[in-house]
Order: sequence, then C-alpha cells, then structure tokens
Amino acid sequence: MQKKGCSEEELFSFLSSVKKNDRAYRKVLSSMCTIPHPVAVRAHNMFIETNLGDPGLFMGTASLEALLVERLGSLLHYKDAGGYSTSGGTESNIQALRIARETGGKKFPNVVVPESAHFSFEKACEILSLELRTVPSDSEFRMDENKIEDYIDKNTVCIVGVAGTTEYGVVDPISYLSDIAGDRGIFLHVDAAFGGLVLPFIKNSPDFDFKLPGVSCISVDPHKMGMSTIPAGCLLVRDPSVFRSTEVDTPYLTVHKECTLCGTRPGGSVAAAFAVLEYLGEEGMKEVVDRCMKNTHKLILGMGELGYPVAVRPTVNVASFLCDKTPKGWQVSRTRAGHMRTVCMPHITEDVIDEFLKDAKEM
Ligand code: 0PR
Repeated sequence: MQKKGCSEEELFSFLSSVKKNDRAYRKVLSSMCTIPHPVAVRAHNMFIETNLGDPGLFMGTASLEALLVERLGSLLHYKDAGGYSTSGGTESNIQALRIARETGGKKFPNVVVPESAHFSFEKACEILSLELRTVPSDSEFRMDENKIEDYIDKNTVCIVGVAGTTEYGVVDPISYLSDIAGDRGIFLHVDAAFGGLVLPFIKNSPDFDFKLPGVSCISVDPHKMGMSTIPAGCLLVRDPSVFRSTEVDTPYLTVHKECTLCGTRPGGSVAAAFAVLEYLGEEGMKEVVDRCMKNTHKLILGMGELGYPVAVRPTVNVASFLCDKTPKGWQVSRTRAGHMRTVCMPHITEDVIDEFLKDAKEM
C-alpha cells in the first residue's frame, strides 16, 4: 500500500488503463455472463451498500430476496419453494450437496452426477468428502438412461441432473431421474444454473423443474441469462425445512441462525436480479430468449454450410461444433472433447453472428 494516497484523477486514469486489458463482450462467444441490463445496474447501485448476511439491518433488501425466490419458484412451477440468493452456480451446487449429505444420513455417502456436470461438483465433493460417481453420456451428450441405475446404491444421497449443460446445451433425462429419485427416496438436485432462465421461455422444452415430483432442489443463476449484475445465483428447494440441516448459530447478528454458505452477501445484485425479471416480465424474457435461440440456430446453420456441423442439436443457446480452428479475433472455448463451444448470450446479436461467420469462412 502507498504511504500517501493519490489523487482521484490519477487513480481513475490508472483504473481505465487497466480496464483496457479486459475484453469487451462483443466478440466473446465463450461466456455465460453478459452485459447487465440497464435496470439491473440501476437497482444494483441503489442497494450497493446492503448486506443480506445481516438481514435484520436490511429488512427491505431481505424482502426483495424473498420476492426473487418467490418469482423464480413460481417460474419453476412451485411458488412455495424455499430459497436464498448465492454467489452463483458453484455455491448453489455446493450447498445442494451439503443439504443432501446432511439429510441423507449415510456413513459413506456418494453422489451420482452426469459426465457433463459442471466442475463445481468436483469441488463440492472434495470439500464435503463425498464420493463422486460419474454416469457416462449417451451419443447426444446426455446422462445415459440405461446406465444410471448401475451407479446408484444404498449409500447414494444425491442424484444430479443438468438442465442446459455447460458444454453442449442439452438437458439430462430429468423426468426419468425424478421417477428413480422418487421411488428410492433420494434427493434430486437439478443444476439449471444456465437453463433455468432459458427453458421456461422455450415452447415444448423438456420438463426439468418442480413440476416433476422427484425434483428436490434447483440451482438457477440470474447472472447468466437473467442479465443481472454479478454475483447473482439462487438455490431453490421444494421443502424449506431442509435448510435446518445447514444452520449454524449466529449469536451476534440480528438473526440467530444462518443456513447459507457465505456470511456477508450482496443485496445489490439481488435487487438487480429481481429488477430485470420484474421489468421484462415473462413476455420480455421470452423475447430475449427467442432472439438468443434464433441466433444460435443461425450460427448452427452457417457453421454447417461452412463444413463444421454442430456436435448435437442443443435445447438452449449453447452450441458446440466439430471444428478445431478459431476465427481470428474471436473468443470461443473448447469442450473437454475438443469441440468448438459457443454461447449466444444477449450481447451476441444477429450482425455479430454474420461477422463471426464471415471470419469463420476465412480461418
Ligand atoms: N452449473 C452450470 C451448468 C454452469 O454452466 C456453471 C457455469 C455453473 C454451474 C457454475 O456457475 P458459477 O460460475 O456462477 O459458479 N458455467 C460457465 C463455465 O464455467 C461459467 C462461465 C461464465 C464461464 C462466464 C466463462 C465465462 O466467461 O463455463
């Protein structure tokens, strides 16, 4: 730290020079985050100093968190869902597995996840000392229905399904998982960190949420397709009493128990997440998702014409291609199998796709 502070002008000129090293979103097709919606930024700034870690001090903000949970719960077919805001999919997945472990009551617990699961489950299992069992994918990169049962036994405390996979944008057979979990009384967690704010706005999309009776818990991230500011995730549960399993005493706060993983939690991004959903409503969200899906299909068609077929037709706006090159100046990513992975977030407009395809032709 400098002994003496600097001038504000000096400081901000330094900050702008640093920011120049960040990539603007325009040519980034690898990200699941995007430019926040203007109402998100306004709401975030309005609640910037609030801390949901001590909700008794910020009762207004805490009521917004409850409203966010209520809105997301209703969207995912259970308006009485319990929940709280998290820093994103990783934290939600850790907490989901923590609840499953605590309520499962097994001495040597294991968790069954699809091969396509996000790497956050690896972190969660390591932290929680859970055995991670990985079910191979079928030819469409979904959890193979015929193999699931081979991985479940009497020590399985949680089955995980992904609704909108990170690498291929597909949805696991959640309805089948719901039947198995229901029959065996196993906690079923659905990672809809990405798909949770896409699938409800797509006609005839597969069931993945609380509509299925076996689904116990869902991760959904407003800082992805919800166009919120970062960090904004949400963990939803069918039975709010499961939160007792992760509670600790917090004697010197305004509330005396806390079930969340983080202590201090931002209210700004919660206000932002709520603001976008409220402002756009279902119709506005559907328009955003329609546009992203239209652009995804345009990209799939264009890449196909250039000789780069899509690895699997996605259900959400993530498309991966049999292509080992990268157009100059663009940011894409690679799946574990080496496919070119793209995500058509709201900042990827139709003209951006045209430009990308033009450059892809020349690579
Ligand atoms: N579950 C799924 C299905 C995800 O796709 C992700 C993130 C997570 C959980 C974890 O969410 P958090 O990162 O919010 O904890 N998937 C992206 C990924 O890891 C996140 C991402 C976002 C990556 C922006 C790059 C980027 O620029 O690939």
